[in-house]
Amino acid sequence: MSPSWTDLVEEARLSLQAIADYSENLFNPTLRLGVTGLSRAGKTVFITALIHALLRGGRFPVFDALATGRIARAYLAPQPDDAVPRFAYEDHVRTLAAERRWPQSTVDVSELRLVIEYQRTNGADRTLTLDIVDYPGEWLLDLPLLWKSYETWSAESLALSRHEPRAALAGPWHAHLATLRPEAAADEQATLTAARLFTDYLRACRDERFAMSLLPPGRFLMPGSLAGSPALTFAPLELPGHTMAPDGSLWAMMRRRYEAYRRAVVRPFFRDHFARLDRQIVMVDALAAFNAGPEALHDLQAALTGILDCFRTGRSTLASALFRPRIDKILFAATKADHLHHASHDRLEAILRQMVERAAQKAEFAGAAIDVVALAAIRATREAEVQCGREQLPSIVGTPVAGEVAAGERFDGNSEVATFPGDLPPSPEGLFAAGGTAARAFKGLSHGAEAQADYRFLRFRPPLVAMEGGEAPPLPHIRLDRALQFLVGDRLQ
Ligand SMILES: Nc1nc2c(ncn2[C@@H]2O[C@H](COP(=O)(O)OP(=O)(O)OP(=O)(O)O)[C@@H](O)[C@H]2O)c(=O)[nH]1
Ligand SMILES: [Mg+2]
Repeated sequence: MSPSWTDLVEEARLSLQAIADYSENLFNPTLRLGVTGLSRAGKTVFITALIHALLRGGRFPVFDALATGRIARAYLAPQPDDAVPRFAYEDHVRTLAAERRWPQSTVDVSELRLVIEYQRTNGADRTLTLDIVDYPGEWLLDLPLLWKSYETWSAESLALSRHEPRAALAGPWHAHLATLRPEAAADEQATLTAARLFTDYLRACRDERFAMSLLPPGRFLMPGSLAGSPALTFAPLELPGHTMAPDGSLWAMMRRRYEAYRRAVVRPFFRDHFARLDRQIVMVDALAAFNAGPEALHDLQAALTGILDCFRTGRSTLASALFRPRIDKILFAATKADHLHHASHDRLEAILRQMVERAAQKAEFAGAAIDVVALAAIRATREAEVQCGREQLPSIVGTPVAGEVAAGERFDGNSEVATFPGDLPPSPEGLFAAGGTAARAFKGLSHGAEAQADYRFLRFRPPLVAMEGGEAPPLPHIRLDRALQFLVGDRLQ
């Protein structure tokens, strides 16, 4: 699309913001850490664990500043943006450590500022301010819409919905779509029904059995304060090519609302949070996709590629480039590695590396330092070898969340079990080749009965820890220290 007046105003805003951030950074070294990830990827847990590590310490041998005792003090400070709610760190830690429950899915954006007083390796005392934003993962799906017309989005959404496993879930919406004529007069009731059926379809795709990732617009799934507003009442249409939307038509109305959504929802979200990042951790839950099947894995890859592309396109003005140099480090993290025996961690990393390869190459991250890590921000399991016939299976032991089911057994949330979730493929090639044969070779929940699925990664309760005078003790993790060293280690030297 050619730049519109709104695009130009937006670019001017981004530039002004970059200059303001630049001057603040001169006096008060600040790092805006982007925690990027689709819904349920593990963002809220990671942010909580990161803050807890800095406030409370623990075993972090690879995180140099903490391991060598150079962090004198870390404390939470008033956040910079008055209009954004504070990240509920204390609540999340209590829920995790005292109640052994994971935090609820995030429904709105929140922010936290952490000030770290540390000693440089040369002995000088310094301060680093870390700003972190948490938001519902669904909203991330909107970023690619920034540069997409209604017509393109409509065509892409329809094309996707015609492939399995989506096609089977799109029946009611497709049936209604067939009754709509884009050039007919705008009809509010028909639009409401289309938006409702389309949203039902997106929700069904997200179900853990299918675990589809590419489901824009994100606010249809997580509307926040916008539920029921016209900006959320539109849906794709089967459009004729090459013609314009007639005035007063259904098509024109849908397009107007889509534009309102981009203007009122997507642009501010991008401008306020993503255009300002210095560094990023991109969190990916590949195991949920393995549970669901090869289609989910491909869908996840496509969603990540679309999102990561936005970070390249989003920093185009001279001022924003001068005053806020591009993201200089990006860490791709395969989360929930505690669901696998450590013998499989290398495989998980290799799969993630392959999954984001294209995205990372295409994006401006070419100039940035990139790393890939399999981590568990909070480790909920331990390892054991379990005798199975003549074989010793590398297993993991944990307490499955109440209601989880495996091999026909439903867990009560109290008893510990040892499970063998399945070996990840030794080589990730083929998994991601178009129509890759290896991809076809594994079966997930989307293919049928749970017993036939090749992988079964259960959700475990957070670990049992002994509270210390009402305070949460240091929490177990896997490679959180490596992630912290990569993301902030050099700024604490
Ligand atoms: N075992 C284990 N499970 C984790 C870990 N991190 C996240 N989880 C699981 O993943 C779920 C989602 O984690 P969240 O941190 O809430 O994910 P999110 O990215 O904030 O998700 P949204 O808020 O929906 O965008 C949790 O409820 C846990 O079940 C981890 O380190 N280990
Ligand atoms: Mg969250």
